[in-house]
Amino acid sequence: MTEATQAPNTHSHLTNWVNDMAKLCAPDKIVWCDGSEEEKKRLTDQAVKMGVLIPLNPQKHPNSYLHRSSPTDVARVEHLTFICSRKKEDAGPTNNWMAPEDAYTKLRALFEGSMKGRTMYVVPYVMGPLNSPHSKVGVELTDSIYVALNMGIMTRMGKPALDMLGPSKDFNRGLHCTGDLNPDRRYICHFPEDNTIWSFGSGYGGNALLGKKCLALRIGSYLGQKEGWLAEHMLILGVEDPEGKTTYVAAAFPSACGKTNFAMMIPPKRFAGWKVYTVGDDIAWLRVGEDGRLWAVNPENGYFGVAPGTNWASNPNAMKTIAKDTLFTNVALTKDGSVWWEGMDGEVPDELTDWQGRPWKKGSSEKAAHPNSRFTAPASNNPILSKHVNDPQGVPISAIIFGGRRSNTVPLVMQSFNWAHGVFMGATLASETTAAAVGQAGVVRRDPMAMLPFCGYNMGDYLQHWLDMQKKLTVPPKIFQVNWFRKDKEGKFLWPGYGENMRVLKWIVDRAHVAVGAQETVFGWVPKEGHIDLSGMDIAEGRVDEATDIDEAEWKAELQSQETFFKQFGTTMPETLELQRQLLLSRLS
Ligand code: SAT
Ligand code: MN
Repeated sequence: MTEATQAPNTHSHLTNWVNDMAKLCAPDKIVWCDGSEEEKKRLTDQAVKMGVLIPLNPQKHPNSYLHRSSPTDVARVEHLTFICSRKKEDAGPTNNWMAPEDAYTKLRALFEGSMKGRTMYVVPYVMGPLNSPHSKVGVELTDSIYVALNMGIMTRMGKPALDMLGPSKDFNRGLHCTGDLNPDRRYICHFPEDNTIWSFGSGYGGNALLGKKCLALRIGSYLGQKEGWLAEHMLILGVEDPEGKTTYVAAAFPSACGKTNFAMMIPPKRFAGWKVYTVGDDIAWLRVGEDGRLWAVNPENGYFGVAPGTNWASNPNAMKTIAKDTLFTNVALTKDGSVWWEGMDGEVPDELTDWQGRPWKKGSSEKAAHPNSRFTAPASNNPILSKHVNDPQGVPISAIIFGGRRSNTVPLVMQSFNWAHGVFMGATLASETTAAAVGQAGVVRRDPMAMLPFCGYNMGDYLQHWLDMQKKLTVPPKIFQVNWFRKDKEGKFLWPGYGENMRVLKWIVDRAHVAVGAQETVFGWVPKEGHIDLSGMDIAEGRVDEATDIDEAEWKAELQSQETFFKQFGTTMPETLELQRQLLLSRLS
């Protein structure tokens, strides 16, 4: 017999669906989440009792907890992620596809009775500012108290979502069950035409927090194409100059390539009077405003950031953000109830408890924290949070940046000649893989707009949609490509990155306002000698030259690999982009 709490009676579409799913999953209890502080405390206490959360030292980490996931469930699983569109070609060659009826049948068998003895949490949430026409309502049904608590941080969760939904049937239907965490019974299925997500067998990050990659990107990108907007894997930041003028920039980088660091950047001393404000660190929803400019909202309300490498030098604002009210996943634990990860400030502790709960000694060949260990922290903790994050219309974007992790070939910064050339730069983005997804790290793969794992429809059509956006944009943002990750022959990074990226960002902002000249090359516009301000920077002469160098032989190989990538899209590949590739090739020869 199912026991339910607080089922609201004004949302019949929602309650009918919840009842249907409850019948399928057979939970012992249904809890409707209202998003209140009282509820958060109650669920947290319960999670501690269940051993799902470990309280941290309350003096050092007020209101913060550690969660250890199953060692076989530590990252997104791209090979188990499916786009279940009615037609296979609508998923495109870069997505796994399953016919919707096959997927429903297969997963229904897994969901059947899967919540026996467990509680089903009904988690209503809004992606985007409350009462914004850009925002979307979703409801996630989950048997994971950890997921419910994370969703409470990452989204506008509970009563505000039900208020926004009203009697409407227009909401994303997300069903999530932890199952037995056996990777052989793990499926993350998206049904774009039904605005539905079914996720089984993982409790981790992008597999389980359905508002994030599943709704805000995969379903979001599909809706964006239908409704004429873009859902992108982009941070959003505002740069204020000493005169007080703020310029907004959106930047796409693959997972675990420093989006959170870039979005929370502190400009170096040389840039006294300059300030950076965070609007978002992972996802942007972009629409053309009535003024013909591109406007961006961050659909999220918190950060699910990579812990390793985060420290007081690389990202002081993140350290302040995670100082309280934070859930840590798969980091190491110190003797005094504090957290630790590789790349933390100070001495490496002699002894730790590692991410799997095992004793760990300094000098061990194994990592104490998992490379994809994470923090979940509320945006409101961020000391440089933009005061415009909750603006229903968002912020106007003047520049778009595409960046990948490339040890060679791609120079520090280039500006595209025009929109189509900029879309080409995004379409040919490639990056070395990271620990954010299961699989080998460090392999270069094409990742258009950093959306390869997140595009909810045929990527050829997606690229055409990007090209089509130009028609409505009377004031298009300028488009740039960057690479912070170029290495020298010894394998050392040529560019220091982090706060020093402000020097490149300043050039980008100046170019967006046509306030500085540039040097034309066959690849795009690059900074003229001296236009990237290097004053007060500790970098050996020649390193910057090496980081900005363009090698023609490397580029010929690059263009060939682009051709192979483009070909897989067949007739859905926009001709304009293949033409851009051939133009570049002919300029090169
Ligand atoms: O696990 S998540 O998908 O939420 C993080 C990421 O890969 O960007
Ligand atoms: Mn991401």
